[in-house]
Amino acid sequence: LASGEPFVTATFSAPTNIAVIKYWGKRDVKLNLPINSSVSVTLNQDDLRAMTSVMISPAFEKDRLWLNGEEEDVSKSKRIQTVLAGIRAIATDRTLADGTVVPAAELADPSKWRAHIVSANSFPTAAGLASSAAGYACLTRVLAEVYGAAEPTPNALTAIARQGSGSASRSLYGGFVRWNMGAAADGSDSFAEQVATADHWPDLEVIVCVVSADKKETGSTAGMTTSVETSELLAHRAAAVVEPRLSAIEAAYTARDFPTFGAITMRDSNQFHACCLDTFPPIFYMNDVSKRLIALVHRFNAKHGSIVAAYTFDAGPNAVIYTTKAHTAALLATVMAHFPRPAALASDAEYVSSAPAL
Ligand code: 2P0
Repeated sequence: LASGEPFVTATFSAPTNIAVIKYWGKRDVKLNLPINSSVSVTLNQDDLRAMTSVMISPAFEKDRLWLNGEEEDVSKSKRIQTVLAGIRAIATDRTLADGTVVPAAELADPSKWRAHIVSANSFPTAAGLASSAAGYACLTRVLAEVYGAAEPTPNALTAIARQGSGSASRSLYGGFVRWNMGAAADGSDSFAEQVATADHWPDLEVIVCVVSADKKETGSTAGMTTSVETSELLAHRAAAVVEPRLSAIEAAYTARDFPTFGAITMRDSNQFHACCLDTFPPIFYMNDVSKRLIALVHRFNAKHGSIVAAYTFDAGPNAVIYTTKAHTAALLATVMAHFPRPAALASDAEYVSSAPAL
């Protein structure tokens, strides 16, 4: 940008979230409207996050995006365009550093002010660690900042993030978050809201086991489409299983009742993967290491005589294990005893924090 050109800039980071009642299946692919509500725990920002900087200026020729250092073609990404359009629609007047006021209508006109977006993840992209959740939540948040976006209704930003990626709607808040499926055809009531803040249950811990950092074979959107078309189990899940589970797990989180929280979490992960197997042709996200981690957690719980650890797997082989502070060290030691450190990693400390860094 040449000196003296007007601009507005901002940088934010956003955490990822891991669903304990899974979102799987869309009733409207274009608007990202789900067939069931879902709930998730937002992870700690320090660990798994997306970081995004945006600069908007009338001096830029077009909207541009760099993701993890590589430029992506914004004109080919409907999702990015939808989020940009959603935020531009709620822009407000901006006062620049030199005191000039840019009216909202001018700021929001894509033929006048354009955005340059730079984003990076602190963890493997598209490996089933909800990278799109953090990415689109972060994009929504940072665009809202530069455009001075004013939410017309509470949680409206989550509905914009949802159109980028469904799970992103849940990453705009910390703690325990529910994404309501909604009923409206236009998606206006399909937004996320916070059920409980992170400090409601500070004793809750999360261990992320990176089984593979490879890109997944079946993307979530394509997988969901095939599942909705072919899985009878998925239809049953959405009609009869999810709602009672949502009430029960929200009550368990509120009461800090780990055994109930953990049991529902594991059952819901298993049912999601059962739906993937019931999809035709079937989808396999977990691998043999994932299955050995499941067995390990059940053995760990059996040894303790109650549920003190709970696994969950998204659209990939990586395990996320919830536990409480009293059991974290023993659980980590058990995992490391059964899955020894690869020779390429110099120390146990490096192994424990071996997720690729920014
Ligand atoms: C979830 N997953 O609730 C579930 C559990 C994967 C398994 O949300 O097409 O990347 O962008 O709306 O949000 C992954 O799906 O899909 C996902 P899109 P998204 O976290």
